[in-house]
Amino acid sequence: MDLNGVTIHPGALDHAAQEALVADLRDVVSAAPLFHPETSRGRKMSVRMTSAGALGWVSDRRGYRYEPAHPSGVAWPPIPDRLLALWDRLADCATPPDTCLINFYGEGARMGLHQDRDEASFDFPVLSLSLGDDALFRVGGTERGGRTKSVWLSSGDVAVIGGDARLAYHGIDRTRFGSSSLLPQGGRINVTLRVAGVSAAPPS
Ligand code: MD6
Ligand code: FE
Repeated sequence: MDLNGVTIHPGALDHAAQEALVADLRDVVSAAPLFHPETSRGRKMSVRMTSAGALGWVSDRRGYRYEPAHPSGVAWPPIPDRLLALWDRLADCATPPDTCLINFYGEGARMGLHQDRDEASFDFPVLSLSLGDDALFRVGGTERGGRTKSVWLSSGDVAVIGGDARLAYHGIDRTRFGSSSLLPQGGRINVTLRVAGVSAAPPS
């Protein structure tokens, strides 16, 4: 399925694979706890985040960037093998990801329309996996204010943003809290895999 150039793979992971991934992510979160990032304007985001990989995404009063350590100072844990395998299966990209951002949406959390542009190169795709509650995903064009299209993402769905859509505006308008039983307390996890620190894809 294509949504403004974003490829959606509904049901890319079955229930058993989703449960195994949740267990992997629990290990990541115990090593690198979720935190509420602050925007450069000093507002707390409603989503809680952490990362795995050589680099992790952070946001504070100094702005958005990738860092080699969690705000506590510990190195980010490695990207779980099951996620590296998902990248090999669906990203259509020979360069492995060096960062895995984990977003947790509790009741009422959302994410405003944004572009992902903190990476060193936009030649590589971003692979996004949804786990847990359903979420209304909105995708527009590469200019703010363009037409947008929306789709409900369910647990196990994968979206790949790459090529001409790599800099498309996108966001999560809302989630249906408690719609999935994957996470015992409800909520949604979004995992994004990217190549953040490599400055350009090799010529093909
Ligand atoms: C989310 N996703 O699904 C937010 N970014 O919770 C993103 O911001 C995102 O889905 C880049 C590529 C794919 C995405
Ligand atoms: Fe994004």
